[in-house]
Formats: sequence, structure tokens, C-alpha cells
Amino acid sequence: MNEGFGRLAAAVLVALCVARGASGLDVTLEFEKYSSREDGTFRPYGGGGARFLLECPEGDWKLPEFASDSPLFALIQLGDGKRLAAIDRKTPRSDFYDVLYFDANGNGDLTDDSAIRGDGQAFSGGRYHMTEFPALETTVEAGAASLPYVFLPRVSCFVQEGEKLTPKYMAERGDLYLGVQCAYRGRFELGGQPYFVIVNDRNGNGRFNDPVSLMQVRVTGSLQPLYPQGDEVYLGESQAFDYYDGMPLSSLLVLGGRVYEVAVDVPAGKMTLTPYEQPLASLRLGMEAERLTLCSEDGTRCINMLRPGKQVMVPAGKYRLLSYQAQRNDGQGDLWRVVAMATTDTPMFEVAAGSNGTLKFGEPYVPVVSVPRRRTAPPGARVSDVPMSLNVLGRAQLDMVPLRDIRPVWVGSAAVIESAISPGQAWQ
Ligand SMILES: [Ca+2]
Ligand SMILES: [Ca+2]
Repeated sequence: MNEGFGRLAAAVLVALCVARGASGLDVTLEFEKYSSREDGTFRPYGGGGARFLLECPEGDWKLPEFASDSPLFALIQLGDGKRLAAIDRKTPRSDFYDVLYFDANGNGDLTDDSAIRGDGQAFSGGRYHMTEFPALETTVEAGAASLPYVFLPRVSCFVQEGEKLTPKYMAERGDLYLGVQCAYRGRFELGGQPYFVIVNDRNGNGRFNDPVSLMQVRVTGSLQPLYPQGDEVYLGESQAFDYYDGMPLSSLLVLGGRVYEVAVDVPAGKMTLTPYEQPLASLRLGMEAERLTLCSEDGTRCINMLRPGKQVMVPAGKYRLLSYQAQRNDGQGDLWRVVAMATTDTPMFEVAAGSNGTLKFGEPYVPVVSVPRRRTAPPGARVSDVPMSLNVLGRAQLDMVPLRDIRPVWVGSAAVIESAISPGQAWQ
């Protein structure tokens, strides 16, 4: 079987597998609560938080009797609603907040939820205070559904020199962090190839389907990484994920030579892949990647790709190469991986019908040391310390439909993290 025929056969097979229903391929998502013991299972990172309030927010709340005279309150966004939490001290003499009340059943009553006790710790010469609490199980409302949710609460505050840990200071600088302790997992097959998926509440708000958005940092020349906001999906041919495998939750997915619309419906317990039927334009990729994400011009839509090869079809439009992951055998027994993410300087490019352009990225990589301009220091002034950052930049040279004001030269496609997968060897 020649390669061309093999690809055609694979494409037909994919089409047959997905044509089971007009609505596409439903992938069952199962809730997974993380074990309290490290069992080697990969757990994606996710977390959210809330600020503290000096007064209980307005509402019909029922409060417990607090031990101290200065409890603090927080309204936590979880799912469709907000939950009340309060922190207190075991005794008025406790150095830091070490009791947490959380309205786990969402009835506005903190007296029917057990007080959760933690052990406060202090670091950095007593200036950094932190209390970790046991995992909290609750339910979150999502539409008409009530869904399980688990998180690890942590209360912390760093007290600057010369300041005191007053309730007011805690309300201004303290942090209530919720570390996500659950995810949804699924498995599906396309063309006989099994795929594994994890849907992660990356931003820790109890929802697992927050679409991507980009913090639009308008500082060019600073090579600041562009961190996508929203939730995250892990997709691979095996379950051997690590933290670098996470991709922003996208509306489109290129997989097995096809483009799919992706919809995550956690209340229905499924992720649906529907073949994308709109017109597509051709895009050549300058390097083979394990994973790759393009982001729309306004930063609200992504196209994720898993092993896309060197030729893909995408909807026409303006994109930015948001991130990619590639690996290479060095011929000496080591497998290297590059994980790259866009910076504020990564340009947009345009894919137009019939243009058949190439997105060039990857090698050669160059190290770039950046010294930000200090506005507070007049020209010629001596400063005692200068912050510097080291980035390794790859190429995102664009030779397709260049946009105005973007020169196809060294452009920041990446703050790059290199790691040897096996066996270890220093990066040369
Ligand atoms: Ca309650
Ligand atoms: Ca979320």
C-alpha cells in the first residue's frame, strides 16, 4: 500500500467512525476525585481563589459563633453561583487564621457545615503565614445539574516589613486559594487509534468548560509569555501526560487529518467531536509537532492539533501560534522535547483560501537576554540591581500573507523550555 492510498484509507476510516450519528462522536467524561495518596496518576494543576472581606457580604446568611472578634469572609465563585466562606482562629491568640467555614451545601447557612481546622505555619522569619486545610467535597450548580467538586483550601498572607497582620491588611493582601482536586477523564477511538482525554478546571471556578482567552498585554519588545486563561484539555494517544501537555480548551481540534468542533458538556457527562463542515484553507507547518495550538486574532478561539503532520486544513482567518510541543531524537539515544509558548511579540498571520502558506517555527533557537527599560531611573543613573530575563526564541517567520508592520525576521514565537525525556543529558 503506498503512502497516499494509506492516508486516503485512513481518512475514509475516520469518516466512517465519526459518522455514527449526525451529532458527532460522544466521548463519555467520568468524574475523578484525586486520591489523597500519591499513586502515580497524573493530576493536572488547577486553582482559583477569592479575596477576603472585612464584613459579611449582604445577604440572608446564617453565621456560626466565631472564636475571634475579627473573622473574615469571602464569596467564592463556584459553578453558576457563589458560596460563602469565613475564616477564624481556633483561639483569639492563634497567630494566624486556622479555622475555615465553607457553605458546602450552598444553603446560605454556615452553621450546618463543620468547622474545618488546619494548622497554621509561618515562614520567612514569621512574615509569610499559611494554613492548609483538608480536601473539601462539595457540589456545584451547572444549569439544572448539581455536580461533585473537590478542592484543597489554603489561606495565606505575606506581611511586608514594617506592616502588621491586621484584619484590614489580610483583606487587602491575604489570599484564599482553592487547589482543584478533581477532573474529568475520557477515552475514545478514531480510526482504531485510542485517545485519552482529561478536562481540567484550570482556573478553579467549578466549571470545566471555560473557553480560552488571552490577557492582552500591549507591551511589545518585552517577550512576555502569553498565558492563555480559561480551562484546559489534555489529549494524547496514551495516559502518560505531564504538565506541559495541557492545551487550552479549544472550539476546534485537528485530529487524525480531520477538523472537529469540540463541545464539552459536563452536566451531560460528555465531550462531543463533530466534523467541521465549513470551508477550510490549507496551511503547511514548517516543523512536525506533537501538539500545537493556534489562537484567533481576538484571543477567544483556539485550534488544537495533535500530531498534525506538515499539512493541515483550518478555517481561513488570522491566527497566532500560541504554543507548540515538539520532540527530536538526537541520534545519541536521547529524546529532546521543546515546549514553546507565544510571547507578546509573536505576530499574527493570515490563512487565506488558496494561499497554501507555510507557518515556519522552531529551529534555529537563539537565547535572548532582555533588560527591561526602567522608567524610574534617569538616563546614565547607576542602579543597584537590574532585572533580566532569559528567553530562548524559536522562529515563527511567516512567509504566507504577511500582515502590515510585521517583518518576517526573528520573532518571538516562544519562551522555550527544553527537557530531556530520556535519559537525562544537559542541554548543550
Ligand atoms: Ca450550609
Ligand atoms: Ca473553569
